[in-house]
Amino acid sequence: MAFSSVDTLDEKEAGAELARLADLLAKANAAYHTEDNPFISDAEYDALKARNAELEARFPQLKRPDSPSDTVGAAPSDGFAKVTHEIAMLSLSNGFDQSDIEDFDQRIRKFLGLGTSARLDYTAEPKIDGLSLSLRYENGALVQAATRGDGSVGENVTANARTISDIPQTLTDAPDVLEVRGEVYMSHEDFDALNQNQKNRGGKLFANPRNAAAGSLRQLDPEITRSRPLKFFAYAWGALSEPLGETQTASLARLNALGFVTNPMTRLCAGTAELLSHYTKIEQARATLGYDIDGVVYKVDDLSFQRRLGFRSTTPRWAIAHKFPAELAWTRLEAIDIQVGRTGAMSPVARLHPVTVGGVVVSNATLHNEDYIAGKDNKGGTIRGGKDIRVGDWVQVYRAGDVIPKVADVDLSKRPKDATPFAFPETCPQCNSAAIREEGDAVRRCTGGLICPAQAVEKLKHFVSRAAFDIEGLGSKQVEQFYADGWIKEPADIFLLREGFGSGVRQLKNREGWGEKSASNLFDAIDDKRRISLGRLIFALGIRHVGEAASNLLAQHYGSFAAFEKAMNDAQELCGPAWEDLIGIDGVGEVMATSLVRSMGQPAERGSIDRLVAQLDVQDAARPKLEGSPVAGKTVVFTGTLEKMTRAEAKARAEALGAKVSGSVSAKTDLLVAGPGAGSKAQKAAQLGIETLDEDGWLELIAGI
Ligand code: I6G
Repeated sequence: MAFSSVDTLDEKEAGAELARLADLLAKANAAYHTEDNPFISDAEYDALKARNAELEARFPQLKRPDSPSDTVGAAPSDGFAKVTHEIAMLSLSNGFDQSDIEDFDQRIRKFLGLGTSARLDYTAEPKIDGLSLSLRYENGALVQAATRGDGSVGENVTANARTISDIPQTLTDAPDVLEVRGEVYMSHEDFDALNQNQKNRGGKLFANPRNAAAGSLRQLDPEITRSRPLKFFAYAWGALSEPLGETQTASLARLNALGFVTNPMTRLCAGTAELLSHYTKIEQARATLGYDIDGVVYKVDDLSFQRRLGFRSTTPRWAIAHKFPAELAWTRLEAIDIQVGRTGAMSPVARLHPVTVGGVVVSNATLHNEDYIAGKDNKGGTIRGGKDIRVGDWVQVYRAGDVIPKVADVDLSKRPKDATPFAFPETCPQCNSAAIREEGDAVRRCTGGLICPAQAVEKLKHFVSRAAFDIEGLGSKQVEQFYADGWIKEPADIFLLREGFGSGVRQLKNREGWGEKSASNLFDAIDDKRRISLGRLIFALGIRHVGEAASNLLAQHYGSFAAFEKAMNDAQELCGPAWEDLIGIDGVGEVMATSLVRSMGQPAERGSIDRLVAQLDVQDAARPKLEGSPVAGKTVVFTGTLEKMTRAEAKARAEALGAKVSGSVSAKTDLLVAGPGAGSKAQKAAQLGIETLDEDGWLELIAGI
């Protein structure tokens, strides 16, 4: 693309060129984002945008109301309405080898109180590598199709789903309300044909069938989806007005009878040996199935067992995905860089000569920590037969699922003569602070805290990440830029951006890549997130050891930010009732509790949190649906032997009814459930005058809820 120098243009010529550019760039945007059929390359697009910016800088008075500078290419998802799933679309926990599957079976037996020899049936079916979709039928008519999204809120893709021939538009003899869940995918044959067609038209090629299926389903124009040959396997259900069956097998058969395609390789298996043998069969058939699968899903067949087993925070206890082994490739290790994370953890990253692993080009892999590089595990034993990893080595790289690639092995026969052992830095490469390794910690950490730019920026990136504040238009790239410019140093500054840079001399809209509309959209998106749930806020703080599930537990336990904050203040000495209460939360251990209390008590960190909270409207934690629950909001302690259910089951049930389950009796305990053999806890409860029930009394109390 050749352009004449802007200095040679007069106003009339510049105006005409700006009009042409606005028209061309709008068409290019539509072709790329909504038609999935770009007609110019990315480089050409960038050159046109740069030319437009150059003209606008030279002739600011000619900037058009529809200026391409103010348009950020909209992702297709912007065009879809959001759908809140009536029943969350969860994910599955993963297992990788036989022992993971045997542990899964043992956990279930233990939870249900079944002996090791009792018969326990499971279904086993291929795990399709596509994207999950939930289809809602009311009175037999398809009324809504929604993607999984973040599990709670997905995108409404109904018009597109209607174009998929495996998805029935109407059902006969179906429950009044029926949500069918399954996987949209593209066969290998259709994928190859689509990419050939894209190539012929000079369009964008898809990296793999999964991306092609996702890109095709999330099209603003349903006619484009129609032209893409998508398929659908049903494997589960969400909301139902009546049960589909009493077992997983019967329910799948019912879905099949209603007109859904279910996977023909689904089998009923009695116990783990049969599961593993069916896994091998599916693995052997993998290459000839004609579509991508990445493992086998096992589910407890009996739905009454599934109900009793219930859910952990994001996964059902009654199902697991047994993943296929990762794909492997050899390549040269070109360098080892150290990345500093939000908690100061110094993570070595392998920079690799690019290599294709399982259809994806890999040029970076994690090296975990200094012991891993040295060929040692975290207990002082050896890994890779004690072989260390050096720059210049040939290393074997693997990818398992969507996880970061890893280095599995090193080929010593190809090691360059001058390769030297890697010296792990003892100071932070970003801020030069000492980097220390505490006893028992596999990781060396920068001690710079918030003075370390890497820690500060990583904390900010975590803060805006999807499971945290998830601010549209404010991703890692923008955070890095704003941090580098000193616009945001801590999370509270994000909420002061409009005030600081919405008007005046240094305005966001005047920055490269931004315009009036995109800047105002960002400020609005930030304002939208001032109202935030307590669980998300706690997670967003990025406190070491406090993950998403724990943040939600803490939110449920304390209910409000004020109560959480007070409890953390009261627990500062790591002893006393507030501390006991904190470590009594199931899922909160001493390590996490110490980290929480220390962070909340550290003046600089606490100052930053308080400044942030002053900008927010923190929503109290939503309690589970508790109409009629006699234990909602109460603190319950189980002690002694339970005979009709396991302790884990009792606890899960109590929590589902809105109770807090604690491990110790205190003045805050409302109810003690004591089985035979209850000792000091029962005595303490009696001294404190706490209501005490036996197991039958407990079951009677919660019966029918
Ligand atoms: O992500 C999934 C893939 C396959 C699933 C699933 C499945 O069954 C064959 N089943 C459930 C219940 C969930 N995710 C949550």
